[in-house]
Amino acid sequence: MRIVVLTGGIGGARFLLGVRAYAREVGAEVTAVVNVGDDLRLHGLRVCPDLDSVLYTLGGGADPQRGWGRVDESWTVKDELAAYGAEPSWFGLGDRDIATHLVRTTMLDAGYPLHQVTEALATRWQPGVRLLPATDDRLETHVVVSGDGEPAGSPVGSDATGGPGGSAPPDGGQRAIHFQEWWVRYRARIRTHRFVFVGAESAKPAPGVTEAIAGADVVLVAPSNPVVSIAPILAVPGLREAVTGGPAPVVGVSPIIGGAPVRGMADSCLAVVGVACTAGGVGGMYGSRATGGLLDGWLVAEEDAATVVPDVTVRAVPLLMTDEAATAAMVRAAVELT
Ligand code: GDP
Ligand code: FO1
Ligand code: CA
Repeated sequence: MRIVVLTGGIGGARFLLGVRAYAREVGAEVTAVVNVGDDLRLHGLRVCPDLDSVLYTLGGGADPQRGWGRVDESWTVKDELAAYGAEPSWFGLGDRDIATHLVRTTMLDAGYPLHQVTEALATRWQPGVRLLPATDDRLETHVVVSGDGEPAGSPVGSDATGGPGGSAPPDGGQRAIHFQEWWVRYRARIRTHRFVFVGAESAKPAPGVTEAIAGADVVLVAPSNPVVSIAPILAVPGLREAVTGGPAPVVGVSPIIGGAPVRGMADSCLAVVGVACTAGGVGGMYGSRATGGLLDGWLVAEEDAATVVPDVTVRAVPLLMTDEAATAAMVRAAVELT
């Protein structure tokens, strides 16, 4: 059996631990198609947060609490950069993590495409699944905002688009900032208008991506952030079509349980795009493959068992990835749904 997984970073990586465990049980091969929209260049280095979260988590080097960056990390270089006043200071690169970015940036500058760089990094980490970036081309998630972000630590704004209730400056002065600045610097506490996937229109699926999808027995949509992890993957021309036009059933896993994300800022993202922060809202956003959307099946948590997504088979199962076995059970339920 061949399984393809569309995935972001932290949540997707935890999901992949379960996919890998399930695949070992049944003797399946796994290919993960990973979001690159978070990628950014800073201090001269190319950083690929979602690819690194997946690589480190599956390779056993991730910090389990943060979900990103390395365990047993030190921050000497970060502190030295701050001493120089080198910006951006709001994005912290750990010393061990910097080695990954140095190797990747050196290879990219030598002309290696991102999928080959990822393969080289995976030689060290042995993730146990094949990792492919959604595209080798530039595709960056930018966020159109206006006004000034709330100072860190102030009460959360009235909503993702409203910022501080009513006192936000007039709509003029919209500007685009990188997703990482929107999330890491502002924690989404800034008037937000829309997400833009810069470069999407000319990006191509990385070599191997459409082939893996065409040869899959099942395509799983990880319980990743639908707006800034899954959507940028599907924005690569030809990728969505490969999935919806492919032979494999497509089953998604809801990242929303009981009307809230299990962690992170998916609620803020869904508010920006006008989708209800519910299992049904996200299922409806992905849509049914029978009517031009993505899904054949949709796994929701037991408290969301009443969820209905037209023309999609909905199944309620325990949906908290508390450990690999729990996640592997979710994966089994997803595969058996088809
Ligand atoms: P990111 O790229 O680092 O933001 O990570 P992802 O986009 O891959 O995953 C983030 C999403 O994972 C969030 O929207 C969470 O709600 C979801 N998530 C995290 N843990 C769990 C879990 O245990 N169960 C489910 N169903 N979703 C989860
Ligand atoms: N997230 C933060 O909240 N603060 C950081 O300083 C930070 C640094 C960082 C460095 C490398 C990396 O791969 C990821 C990093 N992240 C950081 C997480 C990153 O913002 C993730 O992309 C998001 O959590 C969503 O995927
Ligand atoms: Ca991400």
